[in-house]
Amino acid sequence: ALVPPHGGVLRDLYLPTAEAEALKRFSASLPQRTLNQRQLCDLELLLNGGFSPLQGFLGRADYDRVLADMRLADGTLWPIPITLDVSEAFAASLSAKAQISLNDTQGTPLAVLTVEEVYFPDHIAEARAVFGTTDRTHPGVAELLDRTGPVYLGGTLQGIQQPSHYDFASLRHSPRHLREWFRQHGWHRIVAFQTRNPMHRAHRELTLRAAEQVGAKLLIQPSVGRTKPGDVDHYTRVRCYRALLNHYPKDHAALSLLPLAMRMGGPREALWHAIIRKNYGASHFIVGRDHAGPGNDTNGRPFYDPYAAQQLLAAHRDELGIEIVPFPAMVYAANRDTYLPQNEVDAKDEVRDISGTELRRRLHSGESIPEWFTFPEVVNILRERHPANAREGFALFFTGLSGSGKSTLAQAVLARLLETGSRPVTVLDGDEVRRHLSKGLGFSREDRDANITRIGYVASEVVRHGGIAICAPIAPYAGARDEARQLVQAHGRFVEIHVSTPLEVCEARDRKGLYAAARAGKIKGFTGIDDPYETPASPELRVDTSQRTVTDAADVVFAWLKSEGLA
Ligand code: PPS
Repeated sequence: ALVPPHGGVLRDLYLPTAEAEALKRFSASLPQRTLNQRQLCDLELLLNGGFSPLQGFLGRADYDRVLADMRLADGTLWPIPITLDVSEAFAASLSAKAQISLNDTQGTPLAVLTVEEVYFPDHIAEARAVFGTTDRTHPGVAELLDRTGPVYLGGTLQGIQQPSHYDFASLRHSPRHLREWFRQHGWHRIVAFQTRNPMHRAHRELTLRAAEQVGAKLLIQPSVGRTKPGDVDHYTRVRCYRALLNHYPKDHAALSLLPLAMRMGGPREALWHAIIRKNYGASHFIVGRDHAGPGNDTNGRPFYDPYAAQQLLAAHRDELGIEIVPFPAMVYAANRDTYLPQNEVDAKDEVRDISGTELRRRLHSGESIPEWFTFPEVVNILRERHPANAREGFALFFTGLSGSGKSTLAQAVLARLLETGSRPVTVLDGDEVRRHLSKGLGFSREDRDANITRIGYVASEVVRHGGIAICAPIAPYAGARDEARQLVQAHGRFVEIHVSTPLEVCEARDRKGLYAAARAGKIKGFTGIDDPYETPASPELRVDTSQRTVTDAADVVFAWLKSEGLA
């Protein structure tokens, strides 16, 4: 028999078809909520039982105890808070015991939440408890502190329909499906492997050894919901996993994708991963070095001890209900032409390794990647995704007062870029954008924010496709500039250039006569006069066009781009 699910009951929160249809019709009359990517992933695993025994988003008592003791209020082990965050305005609009329709980004209703509790979490305390730090270099902390709503809604869920996935549909299974598949194939002992990276020979050796060690079949179950920013995209990874699958002994390994939004929470996250795998029917779970680790903190030190996850899981061994298979890193010993666990290496061994950074470097430069490191099919897939010498896109985001010289400087930098290379460039100048992309927007705070978000979005698409985006809006508010930065940095560099020409100079120039009009009260809310310009605290560059000619200023910018390898 397969292992029992966590807490004893495998949840299935989807209603039967007829009831789901009725609820779907009813949901149209409810307050609507579009979920973000993390919330959608969480919802999917709540509804299909991946997060059993949870039946919805945590209420206050569960939340508090998860933070304090890694347990639900009833004592069940549960290390990561699964919460639904919203804005204060949305929470205030809800009546007591409200129901809300939870929708995907296309507006399709997936579930109805019956709100039992509305509460204000302390995000700082949550970051400390869950991640052990408030350092924003940690992606889980940054998300919690900067991109999580201030109010949590606790309550139970009724599922209407599964979130739709058009990619790799045949590799996606619910815990029920996978358990059924295991039964049909007579798999009883199953060791699960979690990953967010492409897999190479070292991973194959590690998983094979782990499976052999405990006499189990292997379930490769990569997280494909949301992983660490900068990771290889899951489309590419899944192609790699499929290729790798042919290199396992026949009928020994299976591949299934997990729509998990990782938090990179190290030890707590490892415990969570194990619980989820148990729900999917795995009897064993591999925990390697630095499981779900987010890398280094601001001071260059690792957030978690590389073996802290293994220790935490060992400490909960008895009540966990899934066996942990701790594994050291596998390394290649060239003299033996074989892989072995790091702790079995002796002084005579010639150990070789290629780090993720080194692999990216070789892909970029087109240098060879040795056969001992990975399989030719995997290299081909990675090379197709990362062609040699392809250059990453970037955005130059000029910000400054009206008349500071942003547009002129942007034009001069554009000319330098086009004189010296033939990379694709898109210019998103302030005035130009307002004639097309942002037509109809005014200069209220909301409208300016919307303008900058639009510019950031278009820039991020340009950068995603390897192009250069040159933006030159006033962008007076730090929050909006930061949002544009986040959008772009998902795909490449964001270079903020503060054109710091002082107000007096801009006003004296008064190229368009707008300052005079603003002083005369004919234009209201003019930046620098009666609307604030929040000076960028740490832009990549700061240039003042009252101190040098535009040509000189463009030279400064261009020299900097060269020194950063961008031009
Ligand atoms: S923002 O704040 O970033 O959305 O502004 P932006 O899109 O760059 O548009 C700025 C240009 O609009 C003209 N203009 C004003 N600027 C500031 N405040 C007010 N109230 C305003 N009303 C009109 C002005 O010409 C700006 O152009 P530049 O080239 O910067 O002088």
